[in-house]
Amino acid sequence: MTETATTTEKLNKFEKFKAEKDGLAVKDQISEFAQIGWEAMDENDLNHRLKWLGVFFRPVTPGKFMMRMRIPNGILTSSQLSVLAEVIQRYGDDGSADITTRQNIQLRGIKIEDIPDIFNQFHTVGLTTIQSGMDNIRNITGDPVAGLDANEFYDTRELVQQIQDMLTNNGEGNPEFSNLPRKFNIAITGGRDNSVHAEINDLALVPAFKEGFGFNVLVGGFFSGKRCEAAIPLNAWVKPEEVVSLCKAIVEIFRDHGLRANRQKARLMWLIDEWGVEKFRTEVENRWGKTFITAAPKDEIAWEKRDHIGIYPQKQPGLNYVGLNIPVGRLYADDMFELARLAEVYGSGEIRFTVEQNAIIPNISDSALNTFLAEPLLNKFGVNPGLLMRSLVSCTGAQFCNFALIETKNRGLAMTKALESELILSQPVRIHWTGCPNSCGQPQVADIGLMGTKVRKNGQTLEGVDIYMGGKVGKDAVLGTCVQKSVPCEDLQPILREILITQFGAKLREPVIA
Ligand code: SRM
Ligand code: SF4
Repeated sequence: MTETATTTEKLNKFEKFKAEKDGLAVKDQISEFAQIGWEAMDENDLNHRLKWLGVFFRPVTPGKFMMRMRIPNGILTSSQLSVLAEVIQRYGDDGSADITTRQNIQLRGIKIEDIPDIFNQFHTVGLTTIQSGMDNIRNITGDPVAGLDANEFYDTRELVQQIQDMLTNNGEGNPEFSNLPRKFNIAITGGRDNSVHAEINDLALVPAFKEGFGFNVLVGGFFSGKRCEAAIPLNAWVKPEEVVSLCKAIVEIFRDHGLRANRQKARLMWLIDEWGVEKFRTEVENRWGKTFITAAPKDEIAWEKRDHIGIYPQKQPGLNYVGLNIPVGRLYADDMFELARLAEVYGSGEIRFTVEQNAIIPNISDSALNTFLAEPLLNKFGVNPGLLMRSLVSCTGAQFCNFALIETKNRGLAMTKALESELILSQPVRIHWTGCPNSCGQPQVADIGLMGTKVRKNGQTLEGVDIYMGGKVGKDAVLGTCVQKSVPCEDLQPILREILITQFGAKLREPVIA
């Protein structure tokens, strides 16, 4: 017998609380929560159901909530970014924001009594946090240079927005998809360099020509503490106008048949394993009501992955997009106001985010470039950062995440600066930090991935990492694997230095005195 939703006798505690009361039900209670305060809230509402509204109780900082937005295709207007800045500004030193590995923003320091007001503010500028956590579909990623890149095949922006609108009922919340077995990730790329890490999504659409332009469909990619898999081909090709209905059909199959008894096995790939890809494909066809055209023999991902840091001409003559390096994605209110102002003054009032946790300001005219580049904010968020800093990615880690086994962002920053001061690099090296095996910082896609763990040294328990290598992104993406286990963080810097010298051609600036 399969472990489907129908085997109710096996319901785990998550399935039980979802069955008792839908996650979205707390939408109507938010004013009540604001009045009674978080201490008086029901435990499941506080710890779990609020995540259906994108509101995360942080056990590490009780009373200071995190809010996870939805930013389809990673694109905001400057007025939206200013609203996000206003929200965190009121929390002084507690207020901050992070660009996430899904082209998204998380806000920190939020007090529950302010949430009704904050939601009203979001509403006025068309922002939503709905269904961005727990057993919901995460922020949908698309090409960060969609509509700007002369070499793209397809501009993903509208499609990503349409999928989000369908899945979230235009950002209001969609009870049709509020009880999935677990999380679900969707990515679409119409470019040549796999800018979204298609291979690590439950459902990914990659450009491919068959009857004209369309997408090959990949399914089942995911990372978890228990297992990490790259997505596999569904042997299906779809036209752009078929994508929204296909996403709906696949998410419905996941909702109705995904394994639920064991949360470790509740991601799409486990269902595909159980059914076999052929049966999965047939079930999707039945639900979709159409027969698939088989996949195009090759997709159009032919380039190495770009990081978009720097100045690049757009397909629109005379205009440029400028990629700014935001070290480990961390932003404060003043940074965000300033980014919004720069986008307004020099660009078209638009800011974009990448899955590498960086920002792009598009539509800057040739004539405005020099003045833009002289703006003080660019001293902090550079267009020509060091070759390690430009590719550094880090998950939240111990500062705010209770799953974390180690501190990541601050440590990653300090170690990157230290290594850059010791070494002369000849190429960017992508180092990803992640605080625990959940792999939010995607160490498996990195040149060097560092996964937090606890290690024993001299009778003491210390923060440490498992080292991953071999991750390849862009064309022919491959997941990296663990090459060295249990390195204490205090011993890590010389080990990374050695790896950078022996495997990535770095040279010492000066001999190291042991
Ligand atoms: Fe993640 C859980 C942060 C991208 C795999 N992730 C969490 C939580 C919600 C745990 C928690 O409640 O504390 C973390 C919130 C910490 C905080 O306060 O910020 C968290 N995940 C993040 C972010 C913010 C990391 C970052 O610094 O960028 C990313 C937010 C993305 C977004 O905007 O929605 C983030 N998480 C990812 C990714 C990467 C991706 O999507 O490309 C993964 C691996 C890919 C995947 O999911 O297949 C990822 N996060 C997980 C998992 C393991 C999932 C599983 O199936 O077991 C968990 C644990 C869970 O869900 O129970 C998790
Ligand atoms: Fe938290 Fe672990 Fe995800 Fe980092 S990888 S944000 S420590 S759950």
